[in-house]
Amino acid sequence: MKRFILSLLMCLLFFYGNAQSASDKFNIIPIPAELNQGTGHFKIDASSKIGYTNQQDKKVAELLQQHLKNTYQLKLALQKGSQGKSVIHFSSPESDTLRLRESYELSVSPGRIVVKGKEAGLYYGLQTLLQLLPEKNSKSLDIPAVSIKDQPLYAYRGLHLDVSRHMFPVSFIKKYIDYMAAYKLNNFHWHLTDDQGWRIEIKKYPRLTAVGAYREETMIGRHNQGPNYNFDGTPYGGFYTQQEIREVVAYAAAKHVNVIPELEMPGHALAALAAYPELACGDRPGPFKVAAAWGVFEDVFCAGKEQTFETLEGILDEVMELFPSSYIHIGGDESPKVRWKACAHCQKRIKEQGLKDEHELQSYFVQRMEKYLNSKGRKIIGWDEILEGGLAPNATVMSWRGESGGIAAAKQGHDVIMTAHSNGLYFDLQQSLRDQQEPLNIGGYAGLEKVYLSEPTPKGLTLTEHKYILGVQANLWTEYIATTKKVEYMLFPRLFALAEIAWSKPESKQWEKFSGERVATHLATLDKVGTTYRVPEVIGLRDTSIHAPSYTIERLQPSVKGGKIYYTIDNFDPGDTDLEYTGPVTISAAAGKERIFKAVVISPSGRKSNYITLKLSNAPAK
Ligand code: TNX
Repeated sequence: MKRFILSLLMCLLFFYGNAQSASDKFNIIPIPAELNQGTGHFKIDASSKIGYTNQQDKKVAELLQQHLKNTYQLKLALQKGSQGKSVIHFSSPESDTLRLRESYELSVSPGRIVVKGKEAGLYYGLQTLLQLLPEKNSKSLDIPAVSIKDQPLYAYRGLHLDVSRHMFPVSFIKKYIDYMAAYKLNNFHWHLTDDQGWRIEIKKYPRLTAVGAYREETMIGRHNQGPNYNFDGTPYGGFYTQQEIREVVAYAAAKHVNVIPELEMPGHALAALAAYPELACGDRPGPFKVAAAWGVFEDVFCAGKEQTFETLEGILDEVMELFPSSYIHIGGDESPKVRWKACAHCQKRIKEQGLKDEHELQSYFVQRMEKYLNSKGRKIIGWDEILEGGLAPNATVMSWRGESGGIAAAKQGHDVIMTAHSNGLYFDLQQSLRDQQEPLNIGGYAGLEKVYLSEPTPKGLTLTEHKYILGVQANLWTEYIATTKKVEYMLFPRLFALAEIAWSKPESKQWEKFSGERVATHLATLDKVGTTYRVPEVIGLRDTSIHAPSYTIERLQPSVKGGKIYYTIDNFDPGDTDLEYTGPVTISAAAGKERIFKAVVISPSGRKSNYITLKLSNAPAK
């Protein structure tokens, strides 16, 4: 019996070990639900053909054709059907295993690749296949045999971008959507209005952009520096025309990305109030200026005046024309109540409606907007502040101030999207604990590991309540992000972790494999195509102090495939003119002295990581 158990264990170990190494080899992000390695490989060459079954599949087939042409200068023929000796076939069958809209199957064997899925599923099958292709300019295009069955963990996998604080050209917004689609994210939350700029053209209210899209200047440095506030003295602004918005929405739809517009109300509204001051509290409000500083402002939309609601409805009418999304995000966060307390219109509304206080007035505001949008067949999303004073009946809650808002909403039977600050899903926070080595950011730590190890669904929910957690999102607020390169820097590699917690089974989490193999491989790809990203610190060492006369530093690994590690022992910041780490290095310190070892990673294109420090102290003999 003992022997039997022992051999069973050995078997299990063998299979487990094999399954692990199979997925390592493939380095897919997000890691698929099921992956089995086959034998042999499929070779793509000029004689290979791309097959499809119907017009829908043909679109995906064409995407592969385009990719092979652009990346490898290989032009393959398209055909209807799967006949032939070397065929990559896309099909959307009515099979039971592919009931889900986003699930797919991919099988690679010598002579045949088959991708099966419906709509988004087939598209995701293609994304996985693209990740299996060898590097750009490779001589032969071999894909190892494998069979994959995959489906997402969460239906909602979101990424947000704030274009109010800083804005980015349409061409970059499209790139952002490309990044999302390649990693199977499916909801782009476009934060279009805030205190510092109104960025969407509204024909009925032209001053929103004519006035509200421009600020006199912009704050520089961190905003919590108190009296040391500083401004750049340079006007800033711009907006997206309705034509451009349509273009973005259509572009995203073709990549199975839904675009959710956010229009902030009742707070974060200074840009709108600068354009139409009559929408603020009191009888002769304003004038207001589009904000040049970051923060939360006391002037908000008046909840007493009918004109406020009429205007916002007029705005939302045009928004609904532009965005087919069933969800419209109406903000609801950080709306101070000071002005409402002193406003006769708001107080009258409170009385008439029998409301308890200004929190219930905020709830009245949100519920009224919800009713309007529901009447047009749309649903609202709001930040978790919309819980205060009573939740609107059909609202979906975006839980950002930790997990408690999400838990409360799910317990009330409301849908929830988790985007907890405390889980590192604020990509405006810094990626390292070393402040001085990072570019200016809002502060606080949200490193890759923190994002990867977080669990989107909060603990303590019943199984029924679990169902209300639609999914997870990361937010990219841009107070401190003025360039597209910095957007990319803040995004990568954390986007990989987001994709994985949103799509993959939590059981498949393995931090070492994820960071050391898969992230390192995907960063090497970004490195090649010139996308900006943050180079993670050297793998195998953390900032440490060791008390000993000598120490050997072993098994360091570059965080980008193909990258190199350089080090110093003289406390200077290492670079590519220093010693290269190629194997174990022993350092020593004389009695009573210290030795400081610092190591960096430099990527193939020359991007450099922060350094990691190991401090060796040899105490004097007692
Ligand atoms: C909070 S998250 C905000 C934003 C800021 C962000 C900075 C949320 C609903 N409101 O206005 O940009 O923090 O991290």
